[in-house]
Amino acid sequence: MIQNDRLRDIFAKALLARSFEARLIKLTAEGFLPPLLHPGAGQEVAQIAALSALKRDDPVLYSHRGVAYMIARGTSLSAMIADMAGRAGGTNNGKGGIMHVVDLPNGIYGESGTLGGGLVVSVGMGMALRRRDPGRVVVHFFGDGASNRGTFHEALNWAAVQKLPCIYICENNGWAVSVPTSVSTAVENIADRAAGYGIPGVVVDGADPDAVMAAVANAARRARAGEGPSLIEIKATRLLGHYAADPQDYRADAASVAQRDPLAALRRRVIELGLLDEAEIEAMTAAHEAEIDLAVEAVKAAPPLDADQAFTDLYA
Ligand SMILES: Cc1ncc(C[n+]2csc(CCOP(=O)(O)OP(=O)(O)O)c2C)c(N)n1
Repeated sequence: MIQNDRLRDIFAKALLARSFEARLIKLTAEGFLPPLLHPGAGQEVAQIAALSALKRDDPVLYSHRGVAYMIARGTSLSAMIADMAGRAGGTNNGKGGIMHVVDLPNGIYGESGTLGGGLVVSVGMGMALRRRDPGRVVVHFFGDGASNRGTFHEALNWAAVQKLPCIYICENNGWAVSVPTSVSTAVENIADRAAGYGIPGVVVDGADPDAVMAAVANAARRARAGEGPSLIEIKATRLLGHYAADPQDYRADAASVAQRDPLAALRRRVIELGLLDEAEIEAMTAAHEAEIDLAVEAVKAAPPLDADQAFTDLYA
């Protein structure tokens, strides 16, 4: 069982991620931000619980879904908004939006715009860590859709052969845009594919932070001991659309899915355990909103990027 202070911390961060994302969606609707966010609502508890099982400087390659990876590591809210808004002060100088937040001091190494690209990048990082920094592990989050790309096979095979310190976390939310997993994928569990690489594969419930943390802690112990990679499949819930303005007209459960919200379940649990009461959660939410207000104000006051910066920091 997760200790109480850790559980409270996971809840607080997931609550902040939910509020922050809601504000990004509002700012998008108002036209201040471009419509580039893939909401992570429903997946935050698992994402934050997974990162709670690792060390702060273990590198993270994240999936495009949501902001909770960065919230878990303490990335500046205003920097993330500036990245989206194309204003000064962002982590990628407004050149990569929310999908390419890179916050190296907090171990955030970004995402590949090419779906599944991060899988092979993580193998290179695993090889580098093994040589230069033994004992550290790289974790890569990706979706069920990405697991059907060839890079998944290449990456897991080589990571397994080389016994690299990599943790592969598939957040299976049942959808790749509007395509249900059942239509694209023949196996029942993505984790079943681990057998094909001779590595452990486990399935965990994304609404169960204890199970997520335990699975990631076990994978990290193996990886740090030189025993190689693991594949963890989180059965996740995508509460919102593929992107912020997705009408979800393909989705029969769009109206009822909120009943399966892992954050609401964790809220009930922290109250039942006596870790927080309703008034404290309200106060926490108000403090988060005030923190977000400050970040938004700072970005609105920041200048747009200079046109002469458009071609700096680019490889080609
Ligand atoms: C090579 C490539 N093909 C298609 C896309 C467009 N695309 C972005 S996200 C996505 C769906 C991804 O589904 P999944 O991996 O299950 O992650 P989820 O969005 O459900 O979190 C697609 C098709 C892309 N970015 N790269």
